[in-house]
Amino acid sequence: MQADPIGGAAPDFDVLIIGAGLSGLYQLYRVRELGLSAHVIEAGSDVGGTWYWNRYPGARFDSESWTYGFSFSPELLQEWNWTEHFSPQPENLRYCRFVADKFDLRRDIAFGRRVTRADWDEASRSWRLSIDDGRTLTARFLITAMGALSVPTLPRIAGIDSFAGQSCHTANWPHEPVSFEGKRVAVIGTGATGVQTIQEVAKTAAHLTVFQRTPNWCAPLHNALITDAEQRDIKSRYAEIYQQCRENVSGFIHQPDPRSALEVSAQEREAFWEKRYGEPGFGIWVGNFRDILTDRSANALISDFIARKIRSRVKDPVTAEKLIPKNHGFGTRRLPLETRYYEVYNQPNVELVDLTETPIESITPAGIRCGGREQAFDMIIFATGFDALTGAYDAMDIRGTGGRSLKDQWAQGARTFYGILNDGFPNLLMVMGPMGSLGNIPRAIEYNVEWVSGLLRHMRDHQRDRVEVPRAGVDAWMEVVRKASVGLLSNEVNSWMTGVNSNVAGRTTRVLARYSGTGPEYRSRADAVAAGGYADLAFD
Ligand code: NA7
Repeated sequence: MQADPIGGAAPDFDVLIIGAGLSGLYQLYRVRELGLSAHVIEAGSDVGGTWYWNRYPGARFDSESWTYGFSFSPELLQEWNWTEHFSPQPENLRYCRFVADKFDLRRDIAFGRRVTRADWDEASRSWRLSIDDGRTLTARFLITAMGALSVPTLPRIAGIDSFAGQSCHTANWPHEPVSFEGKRVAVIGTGATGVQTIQEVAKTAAHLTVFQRTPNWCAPLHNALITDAEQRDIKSRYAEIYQQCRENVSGFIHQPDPRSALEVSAQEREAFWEKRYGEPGFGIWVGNFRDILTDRSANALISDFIARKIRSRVKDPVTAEKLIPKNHGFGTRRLPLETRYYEVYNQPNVELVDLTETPIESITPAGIRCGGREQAFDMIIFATGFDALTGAYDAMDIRGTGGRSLKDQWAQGARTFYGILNDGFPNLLMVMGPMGSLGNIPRAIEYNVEWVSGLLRHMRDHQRDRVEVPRAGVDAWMEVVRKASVGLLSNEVNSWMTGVNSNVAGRTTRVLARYSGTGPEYRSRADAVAAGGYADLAFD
């Protein structure tokens, strides 16, 4: 592919990759292996992506650490020691650095640069990228490895810029240590990030006020250090562990129970849920009875079980009721895992403000005006989420054939082929693009990168240098996405998984925002595309 068969100047690189998180690092490794030249552009000053940016207190995996790391290198699996079953952000970032160093990846990464625009040039069959340092770079292929949750969004609250104290979004957390000692702190947002932040800040802040718009169902993480014996056991079973993840619907270690919640006795159900509630990780969510996320009656029963847990853990009954979700069932949004989160509300230094009763009126230089009173703060933490799935694409001007804009093409909702290709955007390959498979993210990343690499290998071996998915291919995949979404209660609820974000214009109603089928189904279909010689795609 390096020789330019079309004539004219050869592009600067075979492949340009945007992002040096887990996706970008692994993609670079695989592209090099194919003998192609590659260059990565990364906005941060180091590798790590999500684990580089999200340095907020308490940030950690909700996936078991030993199911999260890369599985492609047995040597890496043996060399790296996770210290906790659910590893914290500093260790996760160290892991990303370790991977980058072990495979000597840094020499092909430009840090501290953002791509502002990408244009497909049909004449030279290459992508031209405009970088914010004024340079342009060209490549035969553009691979986006930008993450599904990488564009933080701030609330649209009057006066947000006027606050005189310290404030930041959790995904833009300072690199220097932040102390809450003696401070009056506000946290806005109670998603997975807010929950992790709140339980940490509450330990030392003089006063913590939590501004909650929608409570989420949360369950205990049950984190622990990994003992030496466990470490040896994990390392001896990696093949089995990853095989289990491959077989699981969403890439986790927890296997669903084949029974319906409705076919067992109340006593049996209760005992099963008590057991799951006492176990580490997502078992209560993805290792539960098979119908809790599809059957309203089953879902109502598990919701009632968790509501009783919340009532038993929060002393003040009024506060407890505020913490129990009323507009969605258990597990229909991403389940935040917690460590003594509910007990935080028993502390005298913590106050819960229910924004459905008293919405925030404005942010002032001194603090937050809400329900007619102004509360002074030293620090405001925005745990208000992301412009998920498509945000990183919308933030860039990506132009395909005839100058068509990807943002415009996706204006009524993203439409892709397996989350990897778009019609009208030749040689643009997305890792973890919209409508691809999510779940235990690194498991999905590894598969996605390998699929993209398989396509590149095919093109190299068949001396092709242009690939595009026809519109019909996208239509066919979107029909699979639509069918997979039917019957899932999570698709009837507002969340980033259904494309809702009140802080982004035009994102107020639910759309088909993601592929919600199973990982095994996604992979078997995508494998079939490859095994069929990529007949769904058009090559030149
Ligand atoms: P989420 O899950 O999108 O949560 C964002 C939270 O912020 C949620 O509680 C929102 O309430 C709240 N929010 C957002 N905007 C506002 C405004 N304007 N006012 C008040 N409250 C607001 O993001 P996370 O970062 O917690 O988690 C994202 C993913 O990262 C997660 O799924 C994991 O995979 C890791 P709402 O529910 O919209 O009423």
